Amino acid sequence: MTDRGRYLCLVLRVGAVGLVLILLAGCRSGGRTDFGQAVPVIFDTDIGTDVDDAGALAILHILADKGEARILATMSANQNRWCAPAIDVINTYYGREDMPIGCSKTGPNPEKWYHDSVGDFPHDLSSSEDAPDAVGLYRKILATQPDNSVTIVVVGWLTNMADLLDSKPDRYSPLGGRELVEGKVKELVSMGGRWPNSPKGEGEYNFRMDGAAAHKVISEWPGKIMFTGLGKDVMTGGRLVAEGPKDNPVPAFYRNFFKGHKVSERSSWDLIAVLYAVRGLSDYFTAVSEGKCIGRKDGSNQWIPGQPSNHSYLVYKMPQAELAAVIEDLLLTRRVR
Ligand SMILES: [Ca+2]
Repeated sequence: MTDRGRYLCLVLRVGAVGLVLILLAGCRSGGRTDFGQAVPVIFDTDIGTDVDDAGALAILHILADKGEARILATMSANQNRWCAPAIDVINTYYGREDMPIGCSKTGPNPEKWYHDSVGDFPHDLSSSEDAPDAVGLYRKILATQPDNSVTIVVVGWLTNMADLLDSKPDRYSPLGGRELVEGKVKELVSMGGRWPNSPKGEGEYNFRMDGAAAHKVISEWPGKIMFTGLGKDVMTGGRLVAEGPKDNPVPAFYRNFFKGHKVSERSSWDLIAVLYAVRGLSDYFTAVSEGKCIGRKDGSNQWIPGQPSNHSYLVYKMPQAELAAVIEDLLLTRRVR
C-alpha cells in the first residue's frame, strides 16, 4: 500500500471509531435502549381505583407496537375480582390477547369504576380469581430472562414487589426472591411517593395503600429504583374521549371515570411512569440521584440528601402542557393489529 493509501485507510478508521462514539453518546442521552432494542417490561397496576392505569397500559401497548417496549406480563396488585378482566380487555384490544396476567392474592381489594365497561369488550378472564398468583408468574418470567434486563413498572401499591422479595425457591428458580430480583431486574420504576418529602403522616396513595410493602421495598430492594410521583398537573384523556375509537375500551373507561367524577381530564401519574420506564429521561425529565429515600410504614416518605444510592426520583424537564400533548398523542395512536 502507498503512503497515500495508508493515510486514507487511517482517516477512514478514525472516522468510523468517531461515528460509533457519537452513536453511543446519542443513545445514552436520548433514551434507555442501546441501538433501538425494545425494553422488556412487566407492568404492575392497581387498575380500577383510578383511570390513569388504563391509559398507562394503553400507551405501553402503543410503545410496544412502535418497537420501543416488549411487554413480558401484566400484573394486578389489586386482588379485586374485576382487575384481571379489565387488564384482559385492554390487552385483547391491542392484539395481545395471550399476554400473561397475574393477580395478587394478598393485596388490598377496593372496587370502584372499571367494571362498568368490561363486559362490553372481548376478553377471556371473567374474574381475577381465574388469574394465576402474580408472584408465581413473576418468578416464572424473571427466571427465563437475561441477567439485569427487566424493567418492572409499578403504577399501584407495592404489594407484589414485597411478596416477590419474600418468595422462596420453587420449580421456576432455585433462587430466593431477593436474589432473583438482584439477578434479573434492571430497574424498578415506582409511581409512588411525594418528592422530595411527603407531609408528615400524609403518605401518597400508592405507598399508603400498602404501607408495609412500601417500607419493605424501599428499605430492601436490591437494585435501582426510580420513583416517579409526577403527573398531577399533566392533564390527559380529554382528546382520547372525544376522538378515540368506539371499539377501544380505554376511552370507554375514561368516559366512565369523567362521568362519575364530573371532570373532563385526568392527571397522568401512571402514564408518566410508563413513559419513563420505556423512554428513560429523554427530553421529558431529569432525575435527582444524590441521596436516599426513607419510606415509613404509614406510607409517608422522606428524601435524605447525600451520596448517590440505588434510589432516584424524577423531576420535570419539559413543560407539563407539552408533556400532556406527547402523552395524549400516544393515547390516540392507532393499534397496529
Ligand atoms: Ca394506579
